[in-house]
Amino acid sequence: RHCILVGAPVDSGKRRTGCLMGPDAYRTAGLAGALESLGHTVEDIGNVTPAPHAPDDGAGKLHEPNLTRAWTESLSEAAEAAMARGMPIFLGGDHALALGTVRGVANHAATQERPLFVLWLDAHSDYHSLESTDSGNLHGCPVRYFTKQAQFDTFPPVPNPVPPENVCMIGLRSVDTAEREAMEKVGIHRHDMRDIDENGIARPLSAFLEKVAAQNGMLHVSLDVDFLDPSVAPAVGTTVPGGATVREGHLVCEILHDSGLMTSMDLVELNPFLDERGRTAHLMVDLCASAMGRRVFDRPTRSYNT
Ligand code: DIR
Ligand code: MN
Ligand code: MN
Ligand code: MN
Repeated sequence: RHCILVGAPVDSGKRRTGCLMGPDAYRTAGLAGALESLGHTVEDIGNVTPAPHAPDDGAGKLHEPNLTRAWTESLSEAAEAAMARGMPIFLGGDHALALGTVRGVANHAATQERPLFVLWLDAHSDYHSLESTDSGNLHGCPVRYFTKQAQFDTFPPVPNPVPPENVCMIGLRSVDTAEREAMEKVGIHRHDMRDIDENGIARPLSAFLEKVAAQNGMLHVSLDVDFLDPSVAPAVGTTVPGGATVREGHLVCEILHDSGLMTSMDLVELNPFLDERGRTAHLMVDLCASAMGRRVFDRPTRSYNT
């Protein structure tokens, strides 16, 4: 594959800052080298910048809507362009970046006349509308936006919405009441941690991948650091206990690779400022490598406690 690393230092989707350092943390943790060692070609196009925008004035419920809208515009264009040339891996940045990346990826899929599917690996459902969000944090809104299940005011219109039934969420354990009520009205595949505990993580994932394959779909994977348990991935602003284990994370990524279906990926919510020695960045790089073909027998052992 031709992997295109797209830096997306979005930090406007919530109040705690630090995700702007994510792209360079992934670079420092050796993402490009890991992908090259798997036989892929890698092109790092550097960091995208937000489109021109009016400054945010701090009024109203939403946190930095103008800046987030500007990121949505520029990332959507960058995503659509990268999709035409290879497999983009978006280096976040907080999850508000998915307003732009998924919009752009969906536009590309439409030019191919193929349906787009989205796998959302996250503790949170990120299914708020601009009206339902209590926090005003736009990183809690991307899925509602790219499925076009609410109007998003002055945000760019979504010409190619992802049908809710093409979205699969795995890892859920923090869903706000308004999100749950809205999700129960649509066909989003949703698997909370209890579901994973009882049934394992491979079964729901495989069922979704079969659906993608049956429709010759493209597949965007959005991996939020907080999908993982905070004991192994502490560098994220919104930790929720009871998350996926390291092996559950790798198993998802290994199955994704075996499926051959993934066409783009977000790595989001890494806040390197909250970490020691790049531990979480390294784990995210290792998961991405598993998704791109690394196998147990060629995985380097890495000790995190030295
Ligand atoms: C919460 C937290 N549902 C909110 N969301 C996210 O602010 O809307 N945290 N995505 O990571
Ligand atoms: Mn901010
Ligand atoms: Mn998220
Ligand atoms: Mn999350």
